[in-house]
Amino acid sequence: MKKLYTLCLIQQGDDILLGFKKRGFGQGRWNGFGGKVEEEETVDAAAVREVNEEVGLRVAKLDLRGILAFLFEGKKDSLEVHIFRVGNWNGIPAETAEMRPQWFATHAIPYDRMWPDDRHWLPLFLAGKRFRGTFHFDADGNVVQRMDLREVKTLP
Ligand code: 6OG
Repeated sequence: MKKLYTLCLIQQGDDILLGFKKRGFGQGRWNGFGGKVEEEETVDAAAVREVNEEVGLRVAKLDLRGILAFLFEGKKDSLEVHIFRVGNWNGIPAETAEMRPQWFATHAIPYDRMWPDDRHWLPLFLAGKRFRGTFHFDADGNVVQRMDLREVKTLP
């Protein structure tokens, strides 16, 4: 079964806001903000809700920049993650039970402490591109075994 997720990257000038995941899936890694799309919720509404829950910001505008599928060796469930750029928001980033936020300069993104797919697609994101792709991980999600990533002009 395919589960829908959101992932928002908050960008201000040359800086990007990441959160250190303190618990749950992806614990111990830096990532954008997001989570599972609930039943009868739109993807956009889920993206806005998750940013508010995880870092206390109110998103003013979403720009869909990528759709990625993640598969794990030996697991039936896959994730489809919709990746958004957030350039307009209100509030001040706040630490929550789930995330410790920190601004990173584009040249100092901590790829070694992020999901291993990020080093492939985040440069496209930072270059203003849109993309689609599929990543096949080992069972633990530590190694990308196969991937297919391509730039696209439009996303649904
Ligand atoms: P919660 O557990 O917080 O949702 N996510 C991934 N992000 C990256 N960069 N790579 C992956 O490779 C990911 N798998 C999941 C989607 C989990 C959050 O983590 C993202 C959600 O934003 C496997 O509800």
